[in-house]
Amino acid sequence: MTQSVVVQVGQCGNQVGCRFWDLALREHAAVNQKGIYDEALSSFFRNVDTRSGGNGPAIYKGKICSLKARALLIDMEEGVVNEILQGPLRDVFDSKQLITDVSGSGNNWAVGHKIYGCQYRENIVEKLRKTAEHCDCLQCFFIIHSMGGGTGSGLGTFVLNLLEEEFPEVYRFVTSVYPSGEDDVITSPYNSVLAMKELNEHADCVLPIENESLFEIVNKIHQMINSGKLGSTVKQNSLVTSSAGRAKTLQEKPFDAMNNIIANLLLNMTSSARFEGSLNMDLNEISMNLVPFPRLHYLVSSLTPLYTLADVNVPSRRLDQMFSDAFSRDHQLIQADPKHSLYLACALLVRGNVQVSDLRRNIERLTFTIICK
Ligand SMILES: Nc1nc2c(ncn2[C@@H]2O[C@H](COP(=O)(O)OP(=O)(O)OP(=O)(O)O)[C@@H](O)[C@H]2O)c(=O)[nH]1
Ligand SMILES: [Mg+2]
Repeated sequence: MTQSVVVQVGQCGNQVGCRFWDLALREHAAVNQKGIYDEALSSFFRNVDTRSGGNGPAIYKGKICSLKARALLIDMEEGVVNEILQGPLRDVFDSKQLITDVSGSGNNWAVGHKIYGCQYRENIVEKLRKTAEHCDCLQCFFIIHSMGGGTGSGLGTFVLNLLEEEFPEVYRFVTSVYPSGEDDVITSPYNSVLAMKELNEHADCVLPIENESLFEIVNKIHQMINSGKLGSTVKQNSLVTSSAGRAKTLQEKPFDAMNNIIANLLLNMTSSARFEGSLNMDLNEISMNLVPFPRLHYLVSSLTPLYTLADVNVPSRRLDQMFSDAFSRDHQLIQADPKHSLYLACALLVRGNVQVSDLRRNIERLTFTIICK
């Protein structure tokens, strides 16, 4: 099995990344009941013997000792990373895999890209190499960042350039969070445009996610819950409403619910890289099929079931409805409307116990009713 490394940059990148690791750990814990470090776990985690003060060798087979995320955490402010290091996930991150500064990039792409980029170049390369050394077959780098913040957009795209220079053969998959129209960061449109140019040139595949879409989805979920329309109760540890995996705070942070949606998307997208399965296909193989021309590498993503992420007692969706939902705007994580335009290619990743005949029937149905319309 191959391995992937996650590079999370800036406040947004680290907050989203943290939720991803939390969900991935829970999913592996649910599947891996015996506590054995197996191939599936090795795709995103290392197993380390921490008895020698954290410097113990990696253990390749046998019992799980201490799992370390194959991740590099970068932020030019220390607040978010420090918070992660004080939270329940603190042991999952290797203290040698963090790069922080104090003052941040002041929402300025150029400060992140040009100033911190030059200043931290060697440090970043060294840590990337170290992470890569721990992999038998490194296949993919996942960058998570915001387009609006100085560090996320500027330093995030600087790291993307470095990855292309240092690891040209390793696939670069970028999850970029786009600012909403009412963003507090006044420079976010400029940062986004400057970062887009870098994404065009240096990423293999980009998953743009708009905060506006996430906001609408979360609002809709809260409306559903508050209206009691579903006659439902919300489970305490529901994925959208919980702060599980983070240090307990009195108040939920504003982005928590939104980040859970992104983390769920990443969790599902990486599932074929994290688990073996006869029908599984590598993520880079899937996205390669979706990219007809190297620069046309932006994907429109959608997620279903989405509203059940709140763990309300929504009647289980029929499979056919889920296939239709995947093409509805309510389930898209970006505000584009592809139905007014053209789908160049689509990929449907299905998880769970589904018959191949049902898949075939739905693909045929969608090809005629939705995609060709
Ligand atoms: N979805 C989501 N968006 C976020 C989060 N944090 C910040 N943002 C958005 O990201 C943009 C600001 O970027 P940040 O990631 O905070 O900035 P940064 O990368 O830390 O850069 P500097 O603070 O300038 O050094 C704004 O558009 C915010 O709305 C988050 O946790 N989730
Ligand atoms: Mg910041």
